[in-house]
Amino acid sequence: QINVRDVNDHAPVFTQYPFTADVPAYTQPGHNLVRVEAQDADQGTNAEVVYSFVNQPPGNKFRINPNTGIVTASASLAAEAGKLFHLEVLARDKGNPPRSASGLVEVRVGDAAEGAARLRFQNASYAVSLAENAPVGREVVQVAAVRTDGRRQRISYSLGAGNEAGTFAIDAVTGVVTVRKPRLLDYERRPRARLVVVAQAGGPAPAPASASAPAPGPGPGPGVDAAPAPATLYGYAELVVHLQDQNDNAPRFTQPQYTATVWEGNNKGTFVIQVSATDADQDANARVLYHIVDGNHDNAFVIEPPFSGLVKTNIVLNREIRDAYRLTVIATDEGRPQLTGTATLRISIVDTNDNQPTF
Ligand SMILES: [Ca+2]
Ligand SMILES: [Ca+2]
Ligand SMILES: [Ca+2]
Ligand SMILES: [Ca+2]
Repeated sequence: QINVRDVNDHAPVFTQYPFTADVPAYTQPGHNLVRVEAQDADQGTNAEVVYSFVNQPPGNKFRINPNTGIVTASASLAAEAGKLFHLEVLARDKGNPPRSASGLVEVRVGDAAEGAARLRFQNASYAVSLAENAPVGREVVQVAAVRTDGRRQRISYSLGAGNEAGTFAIDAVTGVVTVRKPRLLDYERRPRARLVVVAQAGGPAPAPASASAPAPGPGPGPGVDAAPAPATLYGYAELVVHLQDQNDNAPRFTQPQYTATVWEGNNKGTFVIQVSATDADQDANARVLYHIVDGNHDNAFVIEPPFSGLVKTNIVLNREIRDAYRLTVIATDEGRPQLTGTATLRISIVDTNDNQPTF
């Protein structure tokens, strides 16, 4: 018999985005440039991560060790001085089915030209709030980046990392981030999403993450070797989406049916049983009150105080009048709209032998 101890419910997460390496042009083949790392919150093989490049690096100049994540030069970089390499990496765990994440390595070879332009987002970090029930297409935020040298250039935007299963989309031209898969927005499962937004100017358009065909390389075509291609510029910013709790979980009783016994003849206010419900939401959306809504003949029982779930007698019970009760109890939260859970409570009244049996 197979005993499943761990489910592969976490994808690996890169510890940085992007990883960067500034390496001299005289770097020898085999030299370590940078080590990428992705962490996985599962256990055993579900947490073992294998690294690879998404596309073969230009000219096969780089190699990644699948086990260690160490990126090395596999050929001389002497001819690459001044270039910026953008290497997409994949971290895949050994779960069944496997989960993966894509990351990025930027390798800058040689000295960057003094004062070289970069792209800079208006905010290094964007923080926004979003209701967990936001519909598809709802605008989350608009991001914008500019060249640091003030030159105007068309900039295209993409989402770099942390966009779990395509929850969000970004308009490449306007930088507007929208909700793409609303069902993945769940405050209870993930109250906060952290994404990287990427700005790119020049070079090939960024390929969608799902595209399998490699984008054409930026290398010069035949006959234009003397004219260096304009450098591709990149910029990065963090986008943190804080989800706001909505009342989308009803209270749930710890069991659908409760049973209890109570002696007849006891004082009013005698403890019978405590019922309990949990609610996965937050604050008022999870604050639960209990009520008896059916079966309470003669108003025989009461839940007092209403938040406690403590069921008590409300009269002096007499088994000769009624020997059992079948109560319907509900738990309501204080959200808007209010949600309700239901359970039944069977109470048997126990004879204290105050009447002699008759034959
Ligand atoms: Ca995993
Ligand atoms: Ca939810
Ligand atoms: Ca909720
Ligand atoms: Ca609730």
